[in-house]
Amino acid sequence: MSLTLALSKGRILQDTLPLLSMAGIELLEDPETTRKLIVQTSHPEIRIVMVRATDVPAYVENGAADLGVAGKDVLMEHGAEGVYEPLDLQIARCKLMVAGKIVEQLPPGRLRIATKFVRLTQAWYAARGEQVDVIKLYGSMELAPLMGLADRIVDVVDTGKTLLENGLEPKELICSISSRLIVNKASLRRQHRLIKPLTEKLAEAVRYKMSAAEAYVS
Ligand code: PRT
Ligand code: MG
Repeated sequence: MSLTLALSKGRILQDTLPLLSMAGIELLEDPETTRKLIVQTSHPEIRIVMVRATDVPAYVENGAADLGVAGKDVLMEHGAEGVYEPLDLQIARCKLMVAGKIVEQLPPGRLRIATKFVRLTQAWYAARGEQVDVIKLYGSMELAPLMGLADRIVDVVDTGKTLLENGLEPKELICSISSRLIVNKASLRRQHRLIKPLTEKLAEAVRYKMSAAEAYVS
C-alpha cells in the first residue's frame, strides 16, 4: 500500500513543499524542472503526481490520487462533497472578489459577469436574489470588462496589482480563500495507517508556520 498526493505546479507546489519538508518528506526530483508527472519522495510509501490545479479534486474524488492540495475556490467550484477536507493548509491565500472598471457604467438590467467560477458566481448572485448572465472564460478575466465582453468579473485576487494595472478595482468580497488538504473517502478508511500520521504532521507544520508568522509581525 502506498499514498499518492496530487499537487499543481506554481504557488500551491511552492507553498506545499516547505510543509511536506517539515513533515519529513522531500521530493526526489524538482517538479518545476523535471518533465515527469510522477515524482517519488524520500518517504518510500508516498509519491506525488503533478496535475492542473483545477483537476486536483477530480483525481482525489475518483481515487486516482489518495490526497491532494486544492484552493478553496477550486473546491467550491468543483463541489467538494465527494472528498474529505481535513486540513486548512493556510497557503496560497487570496480573496475571491467581484471586480470591475474603476470608472464604470452599469447597465440597468442584468449584469454580465465573466469568470471561470461559473457555479460559484451563479450561486453567489442567486443567494442575493440578483439575476446575472455568467460568461465562462478560461483565463485573462481582467480583459473582459475592458473589451465590453462583461460588466464585471469574478476572480481571485492576491495583491490586487493585476486588477489595478488593467484599470479595474475590487468591488465586493465573496470570501477569503486558502488551500486545503483533501482526502479520498475510501482511502481514508483503507490507508488510515499512512494518512493519519501524515495529516497530523502537516497540521503541526501549519501551526508552527502560523505561530512563527505571528511572532514575526508582533
Ligand atoms: O494556472 P492554471 O490555469 O493551471 O490554474 P490556476 O490558475 O487555477 O492555478 P494557480 O497555480 O495559478 O492557482 C492555484 C490556486 O492558488 C488558486 O486556485 C487559488 O486558490 C490560489 N491563488 C492565490 C491564486 C492567487 N493567489 C492569484 N493571485 N490563484 C490565482 N491568482 C491570480 C489572480 O487571478 C490574478 O490573475 O494571479 C493573478 C495575480 O494576482 P494579483 O492580485 O496578486 O495581481
Ligand atoms: Mg494560474
